Amino acid sequence: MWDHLYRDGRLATMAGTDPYGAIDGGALAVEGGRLAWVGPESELPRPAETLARTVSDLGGRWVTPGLIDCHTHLVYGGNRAAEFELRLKGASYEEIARAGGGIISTVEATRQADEESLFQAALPRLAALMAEGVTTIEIKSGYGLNLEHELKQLRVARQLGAVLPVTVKTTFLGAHAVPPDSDAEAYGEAVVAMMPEVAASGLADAVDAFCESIAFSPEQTARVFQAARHHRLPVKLHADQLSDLGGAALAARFGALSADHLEYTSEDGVAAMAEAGTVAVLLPGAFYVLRETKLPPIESFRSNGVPIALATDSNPGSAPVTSLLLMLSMGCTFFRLTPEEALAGVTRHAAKALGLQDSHGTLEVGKVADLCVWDIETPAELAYRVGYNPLAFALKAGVPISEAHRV
Ligand code: DI6
Ligand code: FE
Repeated sequence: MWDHLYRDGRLATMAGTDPYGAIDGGALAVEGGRLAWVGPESELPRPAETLARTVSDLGGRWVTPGLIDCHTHLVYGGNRAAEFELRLKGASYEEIARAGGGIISTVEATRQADEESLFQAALPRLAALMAEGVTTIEIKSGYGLNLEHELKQLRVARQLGAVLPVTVKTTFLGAHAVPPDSDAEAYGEAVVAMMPEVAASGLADAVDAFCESIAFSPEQTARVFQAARHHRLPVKLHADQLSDLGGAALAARFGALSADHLEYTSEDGVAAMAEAGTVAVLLPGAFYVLRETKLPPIESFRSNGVPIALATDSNPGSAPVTSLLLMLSMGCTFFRLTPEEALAGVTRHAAKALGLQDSHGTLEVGKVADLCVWDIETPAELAYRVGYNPLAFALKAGVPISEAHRV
């Protein structure tokens, strides 16, 4: 007997070759938190009631894999609304920095905050994402910029995953910005020196860096990646966001899980990513907030078979975003993704960007039973509507999220 059987659903499995991997009149069974059966209800071996301890009727509603936000900076102190106002009044970057804004202001606020207040500040942001069906999230450090405060951010990220019914993958982004009392070369080496303790802490699932003229050079990034490789930590990269420094190709050279942003990525970079199996993570929220106009090389990703993911980049500066559904809309409108590509970008391909492709991201037997049930007529609606949340309910490892909350 299965624990639970859901019948009369329309399943967007996101697996196989049919559009959305759709199964009409579908059923799925949950056993021990995993999917034990997925297919057309007509192919169930016996009447539903004899197969599972409990049976629910989905009333023809659409089911997708649980959504995955594969690039966020969710844990930080303070916010930058004042900087937003100043920028709209025409203030320059230097003026904003003098007025206490910019990324370094977030570093200061994050260093001053204790773990409990960072946790409390991140909670409503995470709750907003989860209310739209996010069941897995990646959270980066990068606002501590020294060992003590980077590890503090990573601990808070892990704590969020321990308390809430959401899978949290953590990423050490020590090489996010240069602290005010240092320079890129010296601080890049300091990040390399942090790596043994970061690895030993067990708090990081991956290592990321910001390769950009205003942050770390390709050479400095490569040294951080070598240190990560030495400790068997997979890498990902903020690459080619503001200029083409060959970040995508550098990430691919290190077998990166993903290269992210990619507005300025060249054809060579795309080809290297295809060869390495590196996922392209596009961040339309940052594109929007920064009023970027240069589009990532979408058609080239497509024709080279590079998997495309979408994420919020949730951060206090370039993407104060807590809606992954809005990223589906923006991915389609700004980047001309199809609604199906956009949905694959927050399920199947987002799982791959986190190295979770064997356990998450599609509705297939054996995978973790993370799924969303939606009040929609067609899955394209998830990307089509703006500012509307049609989630009926979500399951985390087979447990309805409201119930999981109560435990
Ligand atoms: N790229 C970005 O857009 C953010 N970080 C990064 O590496 C900006 C983060 C911030 O402004 O706080
Ligand atoms: Fe980012």
